[in-house]
Amino acid sequence: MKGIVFTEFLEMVESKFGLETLDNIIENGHLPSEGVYTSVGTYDFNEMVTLITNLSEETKIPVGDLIYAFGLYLFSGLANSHPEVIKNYNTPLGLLYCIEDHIHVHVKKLYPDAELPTFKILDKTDNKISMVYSSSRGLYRLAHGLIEKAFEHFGSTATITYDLLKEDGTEVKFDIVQNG
Ligand code: MNH
Repeated sequence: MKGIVFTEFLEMVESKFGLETLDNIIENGHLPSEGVYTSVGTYDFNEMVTLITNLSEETKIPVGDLIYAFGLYLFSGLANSHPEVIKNYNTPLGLLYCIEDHIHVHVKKLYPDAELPTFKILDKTDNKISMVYSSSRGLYRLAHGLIEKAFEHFGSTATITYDLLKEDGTEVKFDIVQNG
């Protein structure tokens, strides 16, 4: 997993829960990198799992809710670090439609060792999109937060529902309807 995900995560923890919580989740865990990450580095995904598990124990907030909150936070971090990746989009549905074939392709050029999910579009109209998230990491709640923020980014909102196609969350169908 790319370092930018770790640096954004630790930034979120500090801003939402404070420095003491940040210190605790880094020191409690058996973290190979000891909580030190650079945005261009690559780290074991298990290290993120440990950080989120520690944060859940520390805050008593369920892991899934933390991952969703992190998705909301991460969108701006990615957009601000890589404005060129999203500058050509002027609608949230247009952006979502292009994650797989453009946005993540661009990301793969920036970070050749990025491990990205796939999004298969099932259906798209002027105000709706249905797509299937697939990833061995099962971070569909992260996707949920990112999608929601994408609408906010364009001054809009959406009703987002999802169905787990696989129990472990490695395949999840999203139905997204733009409000208004
Ligand atoms: Mn994208 C990882 C979904 C937009 C750059 N992205 C992920 C993951 C999800 C995801 C989910 C977690 C990995 C996984 O599940 O296997 N990404 C989205 C969605 C949107 C999106 C739903 C739009 C909405 N992503 C973007 C944009 C950028 C970007 C915009 C860059 C500007 N994504 C990344 C990077 C990673 C990532 C970088 C981290 C990859 C890694 O850790 O190896």
